[in-house]
Amino acid sequence: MTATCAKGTRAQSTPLSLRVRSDQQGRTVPQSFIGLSYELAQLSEPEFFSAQHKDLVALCRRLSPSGVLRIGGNTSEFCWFQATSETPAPKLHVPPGDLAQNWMPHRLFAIQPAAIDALAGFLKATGWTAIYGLNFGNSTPERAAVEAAYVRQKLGPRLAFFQIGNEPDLYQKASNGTRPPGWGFDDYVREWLAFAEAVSARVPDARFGGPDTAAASDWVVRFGNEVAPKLGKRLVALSGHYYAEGPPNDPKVTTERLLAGDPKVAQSAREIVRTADAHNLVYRMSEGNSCYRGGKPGMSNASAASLWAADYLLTLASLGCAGINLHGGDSRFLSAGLGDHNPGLEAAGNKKQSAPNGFYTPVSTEQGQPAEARPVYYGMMLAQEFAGATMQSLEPGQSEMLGTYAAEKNGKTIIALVNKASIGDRDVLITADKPFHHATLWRLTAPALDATTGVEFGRAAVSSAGTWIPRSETLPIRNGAVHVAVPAASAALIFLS
Ligand code: BDP
Repeated sequence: MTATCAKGTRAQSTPLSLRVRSDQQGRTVPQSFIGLSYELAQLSEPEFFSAQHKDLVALCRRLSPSGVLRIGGNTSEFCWFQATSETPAPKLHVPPGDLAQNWMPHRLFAIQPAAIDALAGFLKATGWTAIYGLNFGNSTPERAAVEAAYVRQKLGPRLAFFQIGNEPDLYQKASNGTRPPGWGFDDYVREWLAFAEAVSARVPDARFGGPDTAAASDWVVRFGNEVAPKLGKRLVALSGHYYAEGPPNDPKVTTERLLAGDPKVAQSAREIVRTADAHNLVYRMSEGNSCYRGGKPGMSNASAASLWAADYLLTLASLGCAGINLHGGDSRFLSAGLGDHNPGLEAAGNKKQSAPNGFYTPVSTEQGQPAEARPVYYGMMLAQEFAGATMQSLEPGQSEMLGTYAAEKNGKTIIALVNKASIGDRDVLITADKPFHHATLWRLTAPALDATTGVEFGRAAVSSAGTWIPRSETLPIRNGAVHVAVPAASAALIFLS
C-alpha cells in the first residue's frame, strides 16, 4: 500500500445516488449480534476471563452491551476439566505420521473450576453471554457431562449454549488428525449425539449449537436437517466458521484480494439461514476472521481489516445471520492452537512484530501490556451500530468496492458506506422515501490501508479503559438529499432523523 490509499484521488464527478426504501424491510439484527471468539485454553489461566481483568471488560462493554463470547477453537480439543484434584487427565490421541505437518496442539490444558467461577464474574461484568465449547477430540461423553454441569450451574442464564468439538469437517485431514481417514459426517453425528445426550442427562435444560465447521456449509445444512428433529428445542443454533483468506505465508493472500470480497459468503449464508429458519434455529458465524492460521501482519492487524470487518459483518447481518464472533486472544494460546507454528511471522519477513501470532485479534492482550482495541475492533464497532436495527434496502444496491447498508433503529435511519478501494474517493447522494431533517456522520478512518495504528471511528480512538468520545459531523441537507464524500479506504456511518 502507498500513501495514495489514505488520501485517495479526487472524488468522481457524478455522484452515486442511493435511495433508502423503508417499505422494503429485512430482518432485525439481534442485540447479541456482535461477539468475540477465543481459544478455550485461555481458561487455563483463570484470571484472564475474570471481572478483575478490567481493561478487557471495558473493551468488551465498549464493543457491545450484550455481546457473545464464544470459547472454543483448536485448543478446545485439548482442554480438560479438572473437576477435583483427583480427576485424571484424559488420554491424548496422537495421530500417526509426522507431527511437524500437524497443526493441532498435542498438549493438554487443564481447566480448574475456579476458571469457570471467574468466567461467570467476567460475563456479569461485561453483560455478555457465552458459547462454551466442550472437548470432542480427546474426551468422553462422561467428561463432557461433568464439565457441562459445572458450567451450566455457574454461568446460569449467561450460558447461551454449548458446542461440542471444533471444525469436525477437518478431523480426518493430516493437518488435524483428530479422527482417522475415512471418518465422516455420519460418524460425526452419531458421536456428537452421544455427547449431547450425556450432557442432557446431567443438564436437562442444556442447549446446543453446531456443527462449528471450518468451511463445509453442506455439513451445517445436513446437521440442521438431521439433528434438529432429534434434539427438538435443545438445538438452538447452526454454527460455522469463516476465514476470508489464508494462510498468511501464501503470497496470493493480499489486502486487495481480501477487500474484493467473496461471493461464497452470501451463497452459503443464504443456504444456512434457510435451513435454520426451517427448524426455528438461528445461524451464528461462531469463529472467523480475515485470514486463518493466525492472521497476516500488515493486513489482519491493519486498517484493511477494519474495513473488511465492517463490510463482512454488515453483509452477514443483511443476510439474516444472527451473530458473528471474530477470533482472537493472547498470542501464546493462538500459537498453541496452531501446533506452535507461527506462519504470520514468516509472512512478515524481517519486519519486527510485537507478537508472534494472533495478528487478527480484535483486542490485543499480550502479557504485561494493557488490553488494546486493534483495527478490526473499529470495524466491529461500526457494525455494532446496527444491533437492534431493522435492515432496509438501499437502491440500486451494492456497487463495486463500495459496501452499502441501511437500517432503521428507534425512528432513525442508519446508513453505512464502506469504500474498500485503495484509490478513488466515492461521492454518494442519499435520499430516502421517509423525510429527514437532520443528518450526522461518523467516519472510520486510518492513515493508510496497511496502517496498524491510528485507526479511528468518529475521529476518536478507544482507550484501554474503554473510553471513546466520538465527534460527529453534521451534513447539510439539500432538496431532501444528503451528499457524502467517502474517501478511499475509509467508511462512513450516517444517521438520518
Ligand atoms: C481455526 C481454529 C482456531 C485457529 C484458527 C486459525 O479453530 O483455533 O486459531 O483457525 O487458523 O481453524 O487462525
